[in-house]
Amino acid sequence: MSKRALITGITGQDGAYLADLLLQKGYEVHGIRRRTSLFNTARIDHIYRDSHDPDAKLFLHHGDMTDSSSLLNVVAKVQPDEIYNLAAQSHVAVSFEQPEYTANADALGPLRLLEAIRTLGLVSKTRFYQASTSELFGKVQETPQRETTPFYPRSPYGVAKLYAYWITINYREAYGLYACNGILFNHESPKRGELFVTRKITRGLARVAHGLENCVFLGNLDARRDWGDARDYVEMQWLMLQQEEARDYVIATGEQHTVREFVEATARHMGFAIDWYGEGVHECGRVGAVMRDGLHVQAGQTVVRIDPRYFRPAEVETLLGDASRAREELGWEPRIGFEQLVADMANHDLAAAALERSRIDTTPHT
Ligand code: NDP
Ligand code: GDR
Repeated sequence: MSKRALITGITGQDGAYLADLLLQKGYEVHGIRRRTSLFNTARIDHIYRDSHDPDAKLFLHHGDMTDSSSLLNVVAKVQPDEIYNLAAQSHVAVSFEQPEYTANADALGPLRLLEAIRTLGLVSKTRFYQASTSELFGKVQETPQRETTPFYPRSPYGVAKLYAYWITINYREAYGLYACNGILFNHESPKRGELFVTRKITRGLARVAHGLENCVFLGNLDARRDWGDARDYVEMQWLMLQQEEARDYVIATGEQHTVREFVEATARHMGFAIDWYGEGVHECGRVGAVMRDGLHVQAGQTVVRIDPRYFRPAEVETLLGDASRAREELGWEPRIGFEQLVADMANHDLAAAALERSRIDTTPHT
């Protein structure tokens, strides 16, 4: 009998990669998706088969983290061996605009799932993974951050995730549930949401390079992050549920870059260099040298500007993780480095922009 996994947030970046991984491992995979007016399954369409297909191994159920009854019903129906709770309002800046909803989905959502496991009598069957975050460290109290570093969240998102972190540990200690937190630092990929800074940069500069847009508007260029690759990190999520005992782990690369460096690396991979000029909110990035033919950019063209709208009411300036525990106890090493990650994202977005450009160029003008 194959193992059965339930993934909340299966339509998101991590959910899609994790579903892929679990299917490869022979799992029957169930996912919770929200009802939306347009399809929201683009990231998993390549692995989805109609449920009437006798070989189907991936099944989707409607539900919402803010709706206990839907979660209870799905857990009761699926009787999962493993639950990966990846669903969340995951955008830090948006959490300042929607703090109450963020708390409902990101803090109470995990509680609803844990209660479903408990009340359905699944405590000794179902293992639970909670998508915890480096945002718990917020205003950092120690560098690098490890499992023992004190938390100091800096956003409604971080505070909601703090509740989720502790309620997961509480159900482990109170009821003996196999439940653990992966404290994951930022991880990116070509499937990353378009409003997170890395994807905004790769997509934006790709569109600039193909003449579809003039400029990318960003916020704090000095923020430092420990960026890893989502494909490496979902493997860790699975590994954490395969141990003898549940434990919480930091997952990070141990390497840090600024947003500004991410811009420079992206431009380099696309075939041009960035020079910075101006100061503070007037700082801009312009094209220095152009090293590749066929790009719609010229030396001197300003392609990055600051828009203070993207500054946050309280910022997390710097994050750098120490994943020694995961390395030593789980034998985990990230395989994809910073340059490779940037190259993959840049190539993916360049190809999409080139396609859009060719459609414009071949559309007859009337
Ligand atoms: P995404 O934003 O790409 O995906 C979030 C998923 O949650 C989507 O499937 C989304 O559905 C779903 N979702 C959002 N709100 C609800 C709701 N109320 N009910 C049901 N589903 C909902 O996030 P990632 O894949 O990047 O991250 C996965 C998890 O890991 C999140 O919990 C995030 O907070 C956490 N995390 C992420 C890190 C990262 O760097 N990526 C680092 C540390 C933690 P829809 O597609 O309909 O929007
Ligand atoms: P983060 O990721 O807040 O770390 O949360 P994001 O990519 O949104 O921001 C990283 C840093 O870049 C700065 N920044 C900008 N950010 C965005 N989104 N847009 C901009 O234009 C911009 N300009 C500069 C931000 O201020 C910030 O300092 C992500 C999410 O995936 C969370 O769900 C997850 O928990 C954490 O990573 C770890």
